[in-house]
Amino acid sequence: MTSLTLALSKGRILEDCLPMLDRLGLAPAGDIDRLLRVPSRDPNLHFLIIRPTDVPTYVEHGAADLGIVGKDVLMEHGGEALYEPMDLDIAKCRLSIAVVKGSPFDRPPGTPTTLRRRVRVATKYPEITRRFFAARGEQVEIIKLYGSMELAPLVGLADLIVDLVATGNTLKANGLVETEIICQVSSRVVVNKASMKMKHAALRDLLARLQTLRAAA
Ligand code: PRT
Ligand code: MG
Repeated sequence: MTSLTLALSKGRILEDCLPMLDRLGLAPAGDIDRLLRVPSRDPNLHFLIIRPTDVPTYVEHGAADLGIVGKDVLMEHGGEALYEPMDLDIAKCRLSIAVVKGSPFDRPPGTPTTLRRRVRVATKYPEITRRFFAARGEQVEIIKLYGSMELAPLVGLADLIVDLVATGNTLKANGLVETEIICQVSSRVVVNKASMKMKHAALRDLLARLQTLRAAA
C-alpha cells in the first residue's frame, strides 16, 4: 500500500480536524502534544505536526504529500505551487480591517485619508495586505507582527490592523471595530503536485473519504 504523509497544525485546525479524522478511522495514534511525526490508526497514514505557516512549505517541497491549512496562510504564502482540491469548511473566520472605535480611522471603507503620512497597518499578513490596498490604489506602510495584532492600534504602533475575526469578541474586548472584510477564511486541503501524480490512487481515496464527511456535515 502507498503511504501518505499529512501536514497538520496544532491549535484550531487540529481541534476541528480531529473529529473528522476520528470518524474516518484515521485519528492520530500517538502523543500529538509531544511528537512531531505521529502515526495514525491507519498504518498507511502519518501526520506531521507543525506550525500553521509551515504547512504550505512542507507540502510544496514534498516533505508531506498533503496538508490542511487556513486559506489565510495559503493566500499569504502564495498557492501556485500546490493543488487546492478541497474546502473543508472548518476553522472558519474572516480576514478583516479593524480600527480603534471612534478613532479618525473609524470610517466607511475607501474614505480618502487626510493624513500627511502613509496609513500604518499592523498585520501578520503583509502580502495580502499589500495586495489589498494596492488594488485600491492606496500605498500603506505595513508593520509585520507575529501575533496580538489587536494591541498595535491601542499603543500607537499602527492606525489599522488586518487580522482574523471569528466571533468578534477579541476586537470588542480591546475597543476595536471591524470596518471592512477582506475575505472569508476556512481550512483547505492542499496537495503536492508530484504526489498527486505518483500517489494518485491513495490520494484520490483519502480525498473522497474527506469529501463524504463534508457532504454529511
Ligand atoms: O502557532 P502560530 O502562532 O504560528 O499559529 P496561530 O496562532 O495562527 O494558530 P491558530 O491555531 O490560532 O490558527 C490557525 C488557523 O485557524 C488560522 O490560520 C485560521 O485559518 C484559523 N482560524 C479560525 C483562526 C480563527 N478562526 C481565529 N479566531 N485563527 C485565529 N483566530 C484569532 C483571531 O485573530 C482573534 O485574535 O482568534 C482570536 C479570537 O477570535 P474572535 O473573533 O472569536 O474573538
Ligand atoms: Mg498562536
